[in-house]
Amino acid sequence: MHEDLYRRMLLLRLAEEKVAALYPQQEMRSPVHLYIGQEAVAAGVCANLKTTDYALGSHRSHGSYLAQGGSLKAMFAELYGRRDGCAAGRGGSMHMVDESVGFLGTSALVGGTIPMAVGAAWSARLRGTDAVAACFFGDAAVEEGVFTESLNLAALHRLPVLFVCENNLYATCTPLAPRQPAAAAEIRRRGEPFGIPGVRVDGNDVLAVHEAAATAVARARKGEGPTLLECMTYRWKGHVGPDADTHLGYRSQVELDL
Ligand SMILES: Cc1ncc(C[n+]2csc(CCOP(=O)(O)OP(=O)(O)O)c2C)c(N)n1
Ligand SMILES: [Mg+2]
Repeated sequence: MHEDLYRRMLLLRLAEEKVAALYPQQEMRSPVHLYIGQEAVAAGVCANLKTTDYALGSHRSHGSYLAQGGSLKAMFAELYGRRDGCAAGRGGSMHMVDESVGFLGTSALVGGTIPMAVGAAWSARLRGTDAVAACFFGDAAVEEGVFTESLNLAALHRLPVLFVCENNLYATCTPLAPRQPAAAAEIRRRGEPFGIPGVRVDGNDVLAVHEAAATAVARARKGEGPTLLECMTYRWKGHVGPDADTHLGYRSQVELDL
């Protein structure tokens, strides 16, 4: 198991480093939100999923696409806008999809795939399968109304959903703290009004993520309903593009080095 997790994380890191290295050639005509630093989240969660399960991502989802088994070649082709890209070259970085492994898609709309995951889980339930749906989203997505609506519906029908919040402390250049009233700042607790268990894990510890996701997946498969996983992590690159962004002044080099 450890080797499998390591391989997944390494693939994600090497792929992103390649994107970062090639991007300055300006032949990829798609903005890229790199996943470097967050690999343990996608690797730890997706190692618990089968290709008959579902995974969905956000604008920063090269990692979850690859961790779920999405084609590396089709991902790069997509970044170059080629016809053999995973979205036929029409979507670019923020529209990764590979139905053959249950990766249903990603979206440029913050929070956009959260209700889609609920729909996929409901569909699985109606068809009598044991599939679960995992949705990856950032800490800003919990500020979208659709997040709360999705939690409500998933809880009401005890749907097999893993809400995976990748809390990297920032939304573009805005830190988390001033965006949230103190009482709502702990994202894992956002499921409490709906009776959804919330678990906060060290999102940089792949074993911790794997274990927490295993518990959530088992619960979902047994028909016991959704779980909210809050994975504490950190984005190493700038919000978008291959470069560091300390010159923007919203975070310091000292923080980045920690
Ligand atoms: C509905 C919507 N509102 C605003 C934006 C602009 N936007 C793009 S990324 C982003 C911040 C996302 O932050 P977070 O969810 O924490 O994800 P991260 O980039 O940190 O991975 C915003 C506000 C958008 N794409 N969609
Ligand atoms: Mg964020």
